[in-house]
Amino acid sequence: VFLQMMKHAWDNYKRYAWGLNELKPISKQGHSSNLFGNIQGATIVDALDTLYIMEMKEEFKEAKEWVEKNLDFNVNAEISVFEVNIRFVGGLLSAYYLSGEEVFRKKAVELGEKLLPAFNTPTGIPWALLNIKSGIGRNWPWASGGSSILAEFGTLHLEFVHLSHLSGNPVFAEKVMNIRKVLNRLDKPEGLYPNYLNPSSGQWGQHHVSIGGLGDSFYEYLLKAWLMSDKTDEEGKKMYYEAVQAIETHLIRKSSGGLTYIAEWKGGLLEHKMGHLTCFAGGMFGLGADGAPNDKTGHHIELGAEIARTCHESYDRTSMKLGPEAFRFDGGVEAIATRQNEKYYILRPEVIETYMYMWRLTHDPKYRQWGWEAVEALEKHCRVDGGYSGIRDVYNNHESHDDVQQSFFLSETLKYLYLLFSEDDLLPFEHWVFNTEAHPLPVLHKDDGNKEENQK
Ligand code: DMJ
Repeated sequence: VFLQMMKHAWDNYKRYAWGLNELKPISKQGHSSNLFGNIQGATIVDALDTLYIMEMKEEFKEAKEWVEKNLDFNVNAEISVFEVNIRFVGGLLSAYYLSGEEVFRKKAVELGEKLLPAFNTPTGIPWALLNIKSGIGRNWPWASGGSSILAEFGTLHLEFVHLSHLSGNPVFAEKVMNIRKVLNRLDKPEGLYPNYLNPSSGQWGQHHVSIGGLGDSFYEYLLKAWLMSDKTDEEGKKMYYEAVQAIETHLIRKSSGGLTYIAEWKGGLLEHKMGHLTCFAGGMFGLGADGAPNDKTGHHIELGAEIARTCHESYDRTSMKLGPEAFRFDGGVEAIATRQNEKYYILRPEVIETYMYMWRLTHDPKYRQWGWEAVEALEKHCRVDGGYSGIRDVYNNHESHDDVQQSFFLSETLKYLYLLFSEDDLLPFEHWVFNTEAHPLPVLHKDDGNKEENQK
């Protein structure tokens, strides 16, 4: 069924939007997001490794040919450094490591070089936006006092370490190690990392803390940097477990109905709201359980399981059995969206991602059951003639489609579903870490000079 879902998403993208960034499955035409400027082909690059893993050989071949002939970074484009890194650099790196095809390595390094001018700031904390032709960067106009965003500059580490590894050029790794240095010099309120940091002054912006949007994958990359280094990156490890400690103390709460959730922190006050994005944290806590200090392995697994349960409830309490963008634990509700503009579902992967990690770590069959419920809901409500679409209100009985097939549906949602129902030896966690767009990157084994061996 997953192959057939992937084929439906891919074939329609190919038919109606080939070479463009994303597909509009209702109007059956291309969709361009300004996140990628006029770099093209986001869906192709994001889908490469999923096609490879699902052994869709023909499709992988046509995707590779498109990359060879058409993927072009010599364009006048202002792009999101974070989005281009996780989807394009990450997608190309995984395609290279899985297939061994040189074109993917070459393109990844070429794109990495284009991103380097983003780091030309007084502190070396990169800009959010970069014109890849002129090399001029800036930040999102809405971000607190000209700040860069934690989840953006904190989600370059894995890809940049691999770029140095594959190019022999240390500059990429140096840039991301410097980000850590800046962070470690700063005082952290209650041990927490605010979402905003000014790249010129090196000071925090607003003291907002989130494990969802604006913060999320920064924490994920601390843990995965340590795992990807074959557990030699002690600094990443320390930063991760200390951050989790502060998160537990200040952000994690239990509702009166017994659901564990992760709130948002605004200058010391809690907002009792959890985003769909925050649901990835269940899988992260599970993945990090093994290395947890002070005999806390069982506790971290338990935390992962509780977050998975809460996020499943957020799905189960809707009419479509798909989760809202954000849900609240206040005003008499639990795990339910209360504001109209938080009721949408845009094919996001985080809840299924957590099911996949918790399944591999515990083999509790409920995770496969919950994953299957999501498959049924996707097929019933999101599948349309022209592909898969997001939904505007998951509490409604009638679908109002948003007409976008996000590229992460192919790279993440379908891949995590496939892995949830595969054997554990497909991309085993001892040898692979997934970037935040679900692109697998090999662990760089310390005792292993032989690159080929890393990939097994
Ligand atoms: C993806 O691009 C990545 O998973 C990112 O970390 C968060 N947002 C989307 C999916 O929801």
